[in-house]
Amino acid sequence: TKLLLATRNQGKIAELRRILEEAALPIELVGLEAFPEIGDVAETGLTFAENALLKAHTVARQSGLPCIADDSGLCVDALNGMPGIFSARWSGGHGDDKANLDLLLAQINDVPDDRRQAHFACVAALALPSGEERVVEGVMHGHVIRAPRGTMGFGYDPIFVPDGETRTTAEMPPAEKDAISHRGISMRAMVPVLAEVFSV
Ligand code: ITT
Repeated sequence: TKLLLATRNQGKIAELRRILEEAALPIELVGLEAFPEIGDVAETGLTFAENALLKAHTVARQSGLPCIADDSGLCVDALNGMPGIFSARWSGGHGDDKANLDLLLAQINDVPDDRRQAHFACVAALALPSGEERVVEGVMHGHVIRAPRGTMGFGYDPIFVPDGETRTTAEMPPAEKDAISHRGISMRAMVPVLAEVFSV
């Protein structure tokens, strides 16, 4: 059985693969690089779930394969939950991690240390070419620091410290981030769903 990971974000692909491979399901994971004809899906939804389902269904229809899509982002309390679904394009262009992170830091520059709470959210949607769908979710709470630290991970990892930690998620070895991350939680919730849907 083949399962397509419907994302162009290399950081996400690495995490999705690692977490699903750890579950050792008899499913072959393929990436979007095998389908150069499939273009970007416009993320027109108003929630993580709407966007994850939109991406998963569109790519499942175009590829003829079961697809998992992830819509995720960082929700900052002091910004009323922003950047949220706009995390990948917060500074304008899509996927400029450094510019997005710098803009966010500038926007909360005046927010004191005890009011910098935030959480990462990840909604993962599974869509089958038949139209069948499943949705799972994961959240990781923490706070945003004042200057980036660490080189692992991607996106906003260098400025996010999870609750109970002193390191940013960019300073944590991948397996340690997976154990507590929004994506780790949602993907581990997806494992029994996949086992059921694929009868494996
Ligand atoms: P696809 O739509 O192709 O999957 P994308 O990067 O556009 O890729 P999203 O719209 O879901 O995906 O945006 C997710 C953004 O949220 C991502 O670009 C990061 O800026 C941020 N983000 C999500 N998970 C993160 C994580 O684990 N660590 C750091 N930043 C993360």
